[in-house]
Amino acid sequence: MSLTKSERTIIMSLWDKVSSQSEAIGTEALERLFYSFPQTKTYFPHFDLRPGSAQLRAHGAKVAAALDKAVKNIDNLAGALSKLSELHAYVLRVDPVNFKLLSHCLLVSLAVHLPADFTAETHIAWDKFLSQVSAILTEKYR
Ligand code: HNI
Repeated sequence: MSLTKSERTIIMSLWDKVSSQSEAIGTEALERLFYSFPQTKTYFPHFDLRPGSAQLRAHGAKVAAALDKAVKNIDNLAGALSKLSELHAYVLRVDPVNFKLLSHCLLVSLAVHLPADFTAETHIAWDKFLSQVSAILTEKYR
């Protein structure tokens, strides 16, 4: 299901507003992930997963940077994310089910930070976008 032109505009415009706090949003999404879905912590045995830890913040920044790259390459997501796709499939072997959980936590974090902008239309567009990012990060499993 490809993104419509107006969905692309919505995604880029929300991300633009988020840019100064994208690392905080990435970190918050991870904190929500580990708190709400503790089984996801099994992929990070080598991390200090306490809220606000230096490792969590550094990883939140990396996730945010990957999303930034995805938004900037919204017409070529597969190309922009291909290295990351190989990493998650072949090296990290993350079960694809976890991508839905992280996407959910990203949506919640975006909504909390930008309540006025997070309209129903924005919710739909971002849900589709994160589904596409997740599909690409998991496609190498097939
Ligand atoms: Ni993910 C590493 C982005 C979903 C577990 N992940 C990364 C890195 C980026 C990244 C960027 C750093 C790569 C590097 O160092 O070269 N991950 C993303 C994105 C999503 C995602 C954009 C989905 C939107 N990752 C997930 C999920 C899990 C996950 C759902 C498991 C629950 N990722 C990891 C693990 C690492 C990782 C584990 C390695 C961490 C480390 O530094 O050791």
